[in-house]
Amino acid sequence: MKIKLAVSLILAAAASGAGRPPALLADAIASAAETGKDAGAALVPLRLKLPKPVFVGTPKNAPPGTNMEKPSGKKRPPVMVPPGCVNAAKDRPVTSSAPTPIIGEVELLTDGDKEATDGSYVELARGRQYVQVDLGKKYDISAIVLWHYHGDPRVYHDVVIQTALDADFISGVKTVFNNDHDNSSGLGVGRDREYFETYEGKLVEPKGATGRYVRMYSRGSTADEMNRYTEVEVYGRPEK
Ligand SMILES: [Ca+2]
Ligand SMILES: [Ca+2]
Repeated sequence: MKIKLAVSLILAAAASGAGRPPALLADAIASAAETGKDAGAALVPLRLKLPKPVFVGTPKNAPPGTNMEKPSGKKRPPVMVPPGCVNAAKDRPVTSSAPTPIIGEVELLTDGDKEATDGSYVELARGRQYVQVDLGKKYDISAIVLWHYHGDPRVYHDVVIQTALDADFISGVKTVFNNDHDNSSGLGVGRDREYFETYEGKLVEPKGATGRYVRMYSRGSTADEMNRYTEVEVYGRPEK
């Protein structure tokens, strides 16, 4: 009923024509969005705070041996999520497959700093590695945004993102992204595409994923064999 009322408000505001100040229409739309929130129905745009870009554009040609998606050349359109999503990863504990990082600490992954500067990334050794965040409780996850080191347009290999209910990834494991098209990391053949790392990070929408732990694999990049991670954000709502 509330939604109906808000919609008729919008229609009324629009129909009353040029005489109306545009602010009134905006108010009606905002009110509709608020009403939708109450109803748990309307999705809202996910607002991300992006780091500074350090290069403009991406190379036209895909690096050899990659399975690239074509860069759009445009900013990423806003992603719509249910109202009430929070970044459940912020300041949460991080573990990794490498006992000791080569540079930095794994905690850098959830400290809120996404810049492409020295001191903002953790570097793990060559080969298949992962970092893993404990969200502290179960979330319905709507979006995951992952930044590797993005100081140049490199392509990270075998990017696989999984969610699970337990820290050992035995229970309720769901692979929500996998671009390892030749299964060189042995986690299964991925259907997702490789991509140039940029300041926007990689946004994944894990439809229907529920979990407490998020694990992110990689296996070096086109720049070198090392694995560099800068930040991850996991947007979701605590499961009731
Ligand atoms: Ca960080
Ligand atoms: Ca591969």
